[in-house]
Amino acid sequence: MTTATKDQLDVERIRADFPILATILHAKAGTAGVPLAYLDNAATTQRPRQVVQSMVDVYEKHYANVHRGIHWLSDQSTDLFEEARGKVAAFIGSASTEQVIFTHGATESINLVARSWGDANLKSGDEILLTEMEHHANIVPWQQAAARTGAVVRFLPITDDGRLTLDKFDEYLTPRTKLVAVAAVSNVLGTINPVQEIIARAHAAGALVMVDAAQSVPHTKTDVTALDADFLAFSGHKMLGPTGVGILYGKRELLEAMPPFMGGGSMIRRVTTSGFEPAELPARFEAGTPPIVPAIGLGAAIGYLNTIGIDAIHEHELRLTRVAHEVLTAVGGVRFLGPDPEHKSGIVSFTLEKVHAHDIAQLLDRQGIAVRAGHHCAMPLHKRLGITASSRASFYFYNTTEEVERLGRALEEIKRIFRRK
Ligand code: 7TS
Repeated sequence: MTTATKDQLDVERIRADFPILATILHAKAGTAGVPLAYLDNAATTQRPRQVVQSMVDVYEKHYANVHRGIHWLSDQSTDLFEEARGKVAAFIGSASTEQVIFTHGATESINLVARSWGDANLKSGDEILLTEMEHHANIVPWQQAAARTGAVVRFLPITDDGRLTLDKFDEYLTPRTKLVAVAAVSNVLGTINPVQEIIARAHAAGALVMVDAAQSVPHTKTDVTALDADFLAFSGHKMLGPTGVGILYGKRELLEAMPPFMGGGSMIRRVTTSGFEPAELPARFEAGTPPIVPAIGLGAAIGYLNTIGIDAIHEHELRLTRVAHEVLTAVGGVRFLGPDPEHKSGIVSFTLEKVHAHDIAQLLDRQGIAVRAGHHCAMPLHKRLGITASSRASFYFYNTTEEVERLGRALEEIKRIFRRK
């Protein structure tokens, strides 16, 4: 092995924790089948035994509703649930646990801000500044908020190679801009955006910043305090956790001034027939029974990520991205969406001359390689790039250079098949 392709992480040992990664697909009578190469991690990641076991343990030994019963089991599940909140707070550098709100996913977290903060603070003529590379989850809630309040949604353009045009940022940042909502990492381009600079410049112009960190928190070190982020959202299932749990981080003074998003149990201090008084943070934004077991599973996922080390994870993924660019370039006829590897995370989207993205995904699947094809919930971005669909390989720390090389060989084969047609 050359040093350029050598995996620093002990990926083989790591993979032993993920039984699903040993799957053999398409085995029929007389054929051995093909091993799974799971390269769809931007959609959702797999989870190790430790995370699954943590949730089984809760259901078998500690499960009850939280904050409700004054009984032994309820105390146990409440402790585990709050311990998970503490792990999340530490993982993202939150100054307190009360600023970490459990939601059901990044989508809900962004909707919470758009509804609660948006409806209370936006008025006709105000501007919400997004970018051309946002996921629909960070576009539609703002379009809905704009429709309710009369605010206007604007889009900071990107360059042809998929980076933000920060030289135009000040032009787009006007005295009417109330909020900038930006992905820390694009789910299609893989571009790592300069969030720290965006926040500093937005603040200087009097605007708040909502960071869509769905594709960054699982892969790179995040420190909300150092970033000075106003709001930050992400999902558990993209970082080894289960589906059904996500996080909204917010600055204390902003969250405390916001009206509750949903009404129900837990989010109140007092209810009378004439009204209610909302609870303190974080309960204020956690109406109803929260995702108790998924939240504890997310805590276990963070524990697992910490044993590997987020910096080692990031480095490994950057290496895979470099290898992917090399092998895909060698195929010929591949157009990469997004910038060169040095500006991006472990996401490589591309088109292949004369072959539709869906055909690519289907033919790759026959070889056991799982990628996503389509618009990846980023239709405005695809329109900006002049295409309707792309194929996307996205990596996590359990992927190997061998899997990426298999992707290259499989694409060469697909190219040959289509040349014959
Ligand atoms: N923001 C970004 C940048 C995302 O990539 C996604 C999901 C979301 C928000 C929404 O997260 P959810 O957990 O609430 O659905 N992205 C993708 C994807 O790229 N392929 O499938 C889901």
